[in-house]
Amino acid sequence: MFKTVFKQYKVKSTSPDLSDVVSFDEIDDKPKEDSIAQRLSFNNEITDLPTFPGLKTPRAWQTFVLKDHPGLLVIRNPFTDHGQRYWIARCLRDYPRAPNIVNLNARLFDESVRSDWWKELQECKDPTERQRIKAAMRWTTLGYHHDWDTKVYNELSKSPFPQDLSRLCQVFASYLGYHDFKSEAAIVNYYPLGSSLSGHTDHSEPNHLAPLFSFSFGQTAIFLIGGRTLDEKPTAIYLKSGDVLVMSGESRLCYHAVPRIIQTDESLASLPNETALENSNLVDNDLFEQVRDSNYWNPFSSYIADSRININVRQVLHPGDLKLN
Ligand SMILES: O=C(O)CCC(=O)C(=O)O
Repeated sequence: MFKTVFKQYKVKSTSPDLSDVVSFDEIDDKPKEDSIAQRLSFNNEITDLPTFPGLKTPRAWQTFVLKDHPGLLVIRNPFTDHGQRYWIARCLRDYPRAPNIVNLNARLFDESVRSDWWKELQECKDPTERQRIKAAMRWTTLGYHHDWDTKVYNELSKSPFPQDLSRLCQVFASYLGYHDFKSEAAIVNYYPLGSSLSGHTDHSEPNHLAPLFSFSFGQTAIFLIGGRTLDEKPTAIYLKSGDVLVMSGESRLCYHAVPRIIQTDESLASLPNETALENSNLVDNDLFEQVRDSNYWNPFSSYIADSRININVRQVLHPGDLKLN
């Protein structure tokens, strides 16, 4: 069932039938008994959340759940446009740098590209080579490095987890009541238009009780969430730029996939007078300022004009454990 639905959206046609894809923008506040998706209402406790640069006030966040997929939540774009710019720049300029691991093959790319992909891409003058370098980047891993073959984490294969990303996840974890969540491993996925990610479960982490946080930036994804086996029919939802998907509880080990990326014409143009940072230690202050400048922002903007970026963050260890057993 899962594979059939995956193929239905992945089909090469430029106009697949998208009428069953759930759009959270079309769900109103009044819960209807039979609706597939519902908006959650949070009470006063969210006023205690710390503010974080580049996030809208939590009171303005809209959180949705799916009737048939308990534990799966989507917070519809809690980022300001400025905040989105910052995370996109981090994923392109910084996260693919050594010692983080990238997918780029040593037979096809020399060490300079593999250790600082974005810098080499910006410096490359040959359009064909530029396109080759740009399209080749598909993932980078942070913290405990995901092993794509064994699917087992290894204490000897890890790099420092970025503090800004860890602190961002803490905000969302606290919002949902997971006060002890620790960001220990992340995969940043880069999706050029036409790319996809087939159905899989994320079960490498010994800790399956901690939620998984997944951030979408750039072009829109069709995301499929299924059940514990491939026999169950998945639900298709749109994940748009800025959306935060949380897989917790029952949905944490469910099959999911990205069969298609859809091009939209949204841009992150509007930067209404967001207050300047006062030496926040939560983000890279220099980059946060730099991305305001349209000249600085331009190369990042042109990358996401035809690509999607996804960051998904997991806790690996059980609470109290300091390393893998
Ligand atoms: O791109 C996405 O939204 C999902 C990524 C994912 O499932 C993964 O990296 O395991």
